[in-house]
Amino acid sequence: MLSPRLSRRNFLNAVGTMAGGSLLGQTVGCKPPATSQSKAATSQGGAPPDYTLTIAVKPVELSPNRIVSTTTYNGQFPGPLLRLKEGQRATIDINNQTDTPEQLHWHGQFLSTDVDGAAEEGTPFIPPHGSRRITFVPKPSGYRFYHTHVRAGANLSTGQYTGLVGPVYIEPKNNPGAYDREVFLTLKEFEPSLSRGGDMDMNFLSPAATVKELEDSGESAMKASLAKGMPHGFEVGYGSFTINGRMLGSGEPIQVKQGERVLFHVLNGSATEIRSLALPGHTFTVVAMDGNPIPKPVRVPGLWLGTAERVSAIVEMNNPGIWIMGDMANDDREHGMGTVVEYAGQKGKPRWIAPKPFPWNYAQFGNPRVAVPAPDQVIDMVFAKQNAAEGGFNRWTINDTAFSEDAMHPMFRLKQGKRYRLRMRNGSDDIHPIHLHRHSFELTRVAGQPTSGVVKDVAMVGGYQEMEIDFVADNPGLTLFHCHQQLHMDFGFMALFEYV
Ligand SMILES: [Cu+2]
Repeated sequence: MLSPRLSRRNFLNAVGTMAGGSLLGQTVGCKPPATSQSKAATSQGGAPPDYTLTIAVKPVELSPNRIVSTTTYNGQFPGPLLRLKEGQRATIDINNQTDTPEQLHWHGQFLSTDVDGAAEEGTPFIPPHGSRRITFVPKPSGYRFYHTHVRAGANLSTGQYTGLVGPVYIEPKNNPGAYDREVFLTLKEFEPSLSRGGDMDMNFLSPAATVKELEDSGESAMKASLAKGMPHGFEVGYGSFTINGRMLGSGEPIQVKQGERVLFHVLNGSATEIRSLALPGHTFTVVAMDGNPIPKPVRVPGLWLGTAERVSAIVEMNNPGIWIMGDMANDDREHGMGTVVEYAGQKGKPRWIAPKPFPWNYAQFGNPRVAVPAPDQVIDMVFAKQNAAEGGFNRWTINDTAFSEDAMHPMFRLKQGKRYRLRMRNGSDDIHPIHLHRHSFELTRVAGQPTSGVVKDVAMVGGYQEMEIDFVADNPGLTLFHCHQQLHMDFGFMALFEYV
């Protein structure tokens, strides 16, 4: 049941891999100090920045005999953890040492279009071999992240296929604090390669209810395409899998003591994949999703995260041993997607025990009975796939329109202060982690099940399923909506909202 083809690795892919010794030692969840680069500050004529991020191609040591060359922030993966304070202006210098223009997107924050980091909204590019200083007032508080926001298309050496991902934590004015310590985990694959994918069979989402009408149209479009002799559209697979840039067995273990309560901040930094995470013999008490506290903590056997989703969950360390905390997909975990949790005083080989399959229902984190205010307007969206329609890649449409970088016409109009409901209907069998820039939204209906109180900036819409999300138009300016799966957003799955 839980044997989805989570990823299609290419065993032959050794591009970018070379043998070598130890290069980089990364500490899990370390708290890097603000990088002070007086030179950069002087050249830009101001006070030193709170942080400097330098984009450059560097070697990253995934394991002692596996070093890849990829684009990074500050020569490390993940990029440095940026700790910002809610409401306190931050200054960031971004240097681009590559030959191509870059965008740095502040995922999950409510910023202006000038700094949000999306060319489609009008953010200026960070020019090749150039730099840009930006300032903004961080908000909202909680677990956010930053990542590149450029189109990759068929070029798997750019966009989110690279190492351009890093965590952000915006300190709230009041810290809840019922935990002993925090550990940040970024899940990320490397060595991408193209493959001819089939249907991704992933059935962990609950409720499982699909919409027959969507299924009929999606399946018949696919059949018609294959009948014409079209192959399946390209998918992307990976050669190596990491947590915090280290393959299972290569990183420093997470050392814990019995009775400790560890708050894990987990980010799916993948360009294209949905990830799961379990720790045998332990449960996760979810306290926040996408950095936003949920109405009450909810205990689950494991986690599922679409691309760019975050989960903050407390694990009470009450089962001494040496454990593998890893992806439930055996193939991916065995190729690196895991880390070791080691209790003080315990010895032996790290153990993995697969948890029983469990459903992942966003509504379980919400309030079932609290009514949500009626929206001022409902905006309908239908997602569809045109198999292999664009140079062998699937083309994606929202309401029959594939986003065009040439035209960039806003598709939807908003009035400031109004509450909107997006009624999303997925006419494809893929799961889409949809993302709204510069705003967060509340889940109000998940595959037919009403809910409230779960506030997110990414949510997975299941194959042939429906989802409704509400948001208030409270941050004027062009606002990008897209699927966070890089292959989908690059081939049409984007739309712009404009304020009128
Ligand atoms: Cu998608």
